[in-house]
This record gives sequence, structure tokens and C-alpha cells, in this order.
Amino acid sequence: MMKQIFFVILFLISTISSFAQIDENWLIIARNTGTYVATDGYEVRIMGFTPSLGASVDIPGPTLRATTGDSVELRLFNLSQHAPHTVHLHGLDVNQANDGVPSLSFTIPHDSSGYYYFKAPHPGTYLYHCHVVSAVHVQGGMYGLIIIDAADPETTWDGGYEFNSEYAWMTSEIDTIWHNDTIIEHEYDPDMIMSLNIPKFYDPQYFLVNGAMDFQMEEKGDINVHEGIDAKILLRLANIGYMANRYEFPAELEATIISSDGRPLPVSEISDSLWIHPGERYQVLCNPLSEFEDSIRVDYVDMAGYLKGTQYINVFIEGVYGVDEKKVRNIIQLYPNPAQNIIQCSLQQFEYEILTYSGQLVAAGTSINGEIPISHLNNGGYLLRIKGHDETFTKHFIKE
Ligand SMILES: [Cu+2]
Repeated sequence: MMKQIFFVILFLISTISSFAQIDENWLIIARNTGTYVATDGYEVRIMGFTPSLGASVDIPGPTLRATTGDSVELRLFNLSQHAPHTVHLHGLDVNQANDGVPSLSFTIPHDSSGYYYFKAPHPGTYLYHCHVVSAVHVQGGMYGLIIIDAADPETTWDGGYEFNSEYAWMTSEIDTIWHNDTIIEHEYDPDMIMSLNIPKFYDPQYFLVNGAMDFQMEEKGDINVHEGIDAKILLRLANIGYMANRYEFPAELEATIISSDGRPLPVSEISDSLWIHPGERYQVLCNPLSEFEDSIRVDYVDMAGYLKGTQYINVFIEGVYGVDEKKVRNIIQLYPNPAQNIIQCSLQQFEYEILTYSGQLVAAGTSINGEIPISHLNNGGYLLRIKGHDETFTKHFIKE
């Protein structure tokens, strides 16, 4: 008995002491009074989170940032007049009481505030969103990024990769039908009647990166590196839309996928493409091999596999010199692409695997002259995984 009491006291002390001191205070305010002005001038009502009373609603909401190990207090203030809101800390290892899922945690009604407490877990890129009638409130605009830095903020995690610049891109879409007044102003709905009013179709008109599209990308997304020697660019990618994103990176960027959902990948992979499904986060490290101007392509693909939208993020890399010439020569090219029968690779001898975009292995072999036969494949897009001497490269190609 004494032993049990001792452990209970020990537990209480450790719980209290872990939050006795707050290292990081985050405040976000839930509003439903926002207006999103699209590139064509169309005005869409939005919900969202702002960092202060005076700030207007923007999508995504403010980026929240802490250092690994910090005790974080997140205060959510609801000033949205109608429905309650929460903050779900997507991907962070926090306990259920602080995770913002209404049935397991708590909701915050209009004119009230509530607090979430957690200790910032492992470093990485995460996201937050409201979890009240999620389909509606997330589409409404209630989302943002969370970045947890490593103790050394220029390293991806303890013993991880160093980087000297970073870009964070959160992708989403807007279907204006989902932004009508009755949806944006819906009342508290404990019986989930609201779900009956959710539009039956989702067919977005706007495809966003950090809330921007087309010519707005210059300000919101572009990579500009002027001192490219030994540039190590960390990309923090998060998808809060309802479509899958396919990123296509220029080969000269040498994009290496290093972590997924906040966890380091067991084997990092140099890739010219990356799929990010709704709710997923990836970190990609780029180490440009030459000076160049190009763009990263982001496709928005619906559940049936149809391409619905595309954005381009411009990349300007200057001042790269002294790069290992062998590496530059080894930038792997595939041609033609799309191809019908045979794809020619600029490497000569290698082992390879061909996978569908969903990861199913459909072919494997060894090439001795750089040729890869593909005539037996169905038409469509594939990933080609090439095993080099000490690195694995993933390229994508289209069979037609
Ligand atoms: Cu909400």
C-alpha cells in the first residue's frame, strides 16, 4: 500500500513539475469572418485562425514553432460567433485530453478560451486543424503548420542533417460551394445534423500552396538561393487538402526525402517525385548541384486519380561552384519520357524496380546498357527506383 501511495505521489510530482514552467506560449484565435480573394478576384468566405485580435483571417493560419522538449501552452480563443472549435495537433504525440478531438477532448464555445498543454515531441514538421465537423472546418480554412526545431535549429534532428535555409509549403484547395454563409455560420451542432448539410461533391476551383496560387507564388513560395555553394535547403511539406499532391523536383536540386510524418526515414532517398496524401508531412533536403532556374511542379490529384490542378514553385539557384563533377555528371536522366516500349537511362549498369504510385512492385531487373523495357506495363505513371553504388534514386516516368 505504502509503495502504491509513493508511486502516486511520484507520478503527481512528475506531472506537475513537467508543466510547472511553460517554455512556449502559443495563442490562436478562431474566427469565421475571413475573406479569401482568389487570383481571379472572386471573394470566398473563410474560417480560420489568427495570431491576434487585429489580424485578418489568412490561410493557412499562423505557423506555430517550438523547440523539442519545450513545455508548450496553446491557448485557443474562440471569437467566431457560431460553432465551437478545437485545435487538433496532427502528428504530435500528445495525450488525448490535449488532442482536440471533440469526443475525446473538449470543444471551445464562442467567446471562451481553452488551453492545450504538451511537451514538444521529436523535431519535425506537423500541422494543426480544427476537429469540429472536420470536413467543413478544415475546408473552411482552420489549419496551419507546427514546426518543432531540434536543439540545434540548423539540424533536422539530433545527429540528423544540417541545413542553411528552409521553406515550408502547406497545400490545400478551395471549393467555393463549401464556403456559403450557412456553412460558415453554422451553429453548435451536438447531434451532428450539420453533417447532413455537407455538400455531396468536392470539386475545388482553387489549388493553393501557402494560400497562394499562380502569380502569387513569387511572394509565398519561391526558392531563392544566391549563395548556393553548399546550399542545404530544407523543404517542409504538408498537405491539408482533400487531394493527393504529387511533387516533381528538378534533378539538379538533388532532392532527398529524409523524413515522413515527423519521423526520420530508415533509408533516405534521392527522388525527382514525391506523393503526399491528405494529412501527411514530409521533409525533403535539397543540395543543388549547379546554378539553374527551374520550377517544382505540384499536382493535385483526386481520389479517382484525375489531375485537377497544378501549381509551379519557381526555383532560382545562384553561386554554386566547386561541386563534385562526378556527381553533376551522374544526374540521372530518363528519355524519352513519356515512353512506349523502352526507357533509356543516362546511367549504364544498375539494378532497378518499377513501382506503381501506390507502392506496388510491378517489375524488377538489371540493366547493362541503360535500357529499361516497359512495353508490358499498363499505361500510366510509375516510379522507377534505381540502385546506384551507395545511393538509391527514384525517378518517375509515364508509360503511354
Ligand atoms: Cu472549427
